[in-house]
Amino acid sequence: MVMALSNATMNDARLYGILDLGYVSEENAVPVAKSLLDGGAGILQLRAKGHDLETNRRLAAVLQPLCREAGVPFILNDYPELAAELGTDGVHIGQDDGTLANARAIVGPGKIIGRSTHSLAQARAALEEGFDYIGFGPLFPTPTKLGRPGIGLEDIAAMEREVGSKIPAFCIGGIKRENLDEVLSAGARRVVIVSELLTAPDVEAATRDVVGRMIADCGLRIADCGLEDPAHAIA
Ligand code: TZP
Ligand code: MG
Repeated sequence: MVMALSNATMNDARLYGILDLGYVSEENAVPVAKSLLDGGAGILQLRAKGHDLETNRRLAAVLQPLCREAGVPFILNDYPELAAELGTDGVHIGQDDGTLANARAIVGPGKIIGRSTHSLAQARAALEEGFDYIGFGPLFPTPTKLGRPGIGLEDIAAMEREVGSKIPAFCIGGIKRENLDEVLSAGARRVVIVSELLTAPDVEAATRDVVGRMIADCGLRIADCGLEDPAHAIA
């Protein structure tokens, strides 16, 4: 039996990559996923909104071993039952996708379960409930998640202090290389970047560039970059 990658592996991740079928065709999914992994994405999620279960199953079944080979956790967006069936490293659920306990009962112990949060209050609640990580945003309005207002940068510092110091917290939504410095200056330590990377002419180079900048930023304030719990410390 192949063991799931642990939370400790996830704790090293500065950039969370999402293979979003809104931007990548199914035919290109594997090469683009490889580019994200080769560029240094520390977690990879399959997000196939509006695609059927079969498509999710087919793609997840090829992405999971790719990620395993790269030593990177593979997370399925939605579909906890499918995540359990395929033995993915984890699942990501939104605010309307039920409780952690419900998802945990389906995927089992030891799997990574993440929650989308759209406010400081929701971030606190996700920590309290026991999620393994959160997404926090969208910081800026984004075509990848239409209809959601941007929450801005004001609460990032408090969120990092209260939540990001305990579990990995990934700022998300409208983040691009051109505004990354602004997001990092606001206190973000981990990010998810979707469209900017998936539409880049060279996905691997763009990913590498972001990861390099994330690590450099972390190096500048090293004492500030780990998690409070020594069991989660980042090397
Ligand atoms: N959740 C909040 S914003 C978002 C998700 C899935 C989309 C982020 O995509 P992009 O293209 O990086 O703005
Ligand atoms: Mg969902």
